[in-house]
Amino acid sequence: MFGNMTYFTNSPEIAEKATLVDGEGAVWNGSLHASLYYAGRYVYGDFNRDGRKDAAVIIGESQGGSDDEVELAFLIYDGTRLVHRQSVYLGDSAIINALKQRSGKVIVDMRIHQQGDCQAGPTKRVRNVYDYLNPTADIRGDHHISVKDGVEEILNLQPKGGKTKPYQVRQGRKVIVRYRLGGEEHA
Ligand SMILES: [Ca+2]
Repeated sequence: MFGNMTYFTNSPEIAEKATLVDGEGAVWNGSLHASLYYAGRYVYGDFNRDGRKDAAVIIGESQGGSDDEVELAFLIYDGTRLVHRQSVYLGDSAIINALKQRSGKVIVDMRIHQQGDCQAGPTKRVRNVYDYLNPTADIRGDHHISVKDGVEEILNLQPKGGKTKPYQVRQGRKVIVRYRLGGEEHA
């Protein structure tokens, strides 16, 4: 079903929507090209909290030979059918381990690129929480915690070179507890 739906692209320059057939589709506006595919992962939940079941699916998108952008697409039930209303960029070539919903939010367990990775192999494991109703809020999860105001200097779990030293992890945990920054799940 999700492989035969209509999705909009992540590019503001490509206004056309792509209707996938058997999981794949492409749009072309005369100068720009986007290929989309359904990555075979979905989860149901009431993401706009109106009491009716919606879906969130993983789609991949590539534009003109660039890396695959992996996106979380929110499909909202409008009373008749599921309609693609919002996409959230997850990462280039992100590898999805698991997709769950809890309390109307989507939890994505995945591996994303970090500095030093080869192009093909993302190695940083994160578990992020995505909220359809609050897409601009800080993404809560072990990767994005450091963006919270005022804690930035203390908490830097992604130092240059891609390795986190044990003391940084301990320091980070303290900060998380103190500021109650933890998401609904963390590793
Ligand atoms: Ca709903």
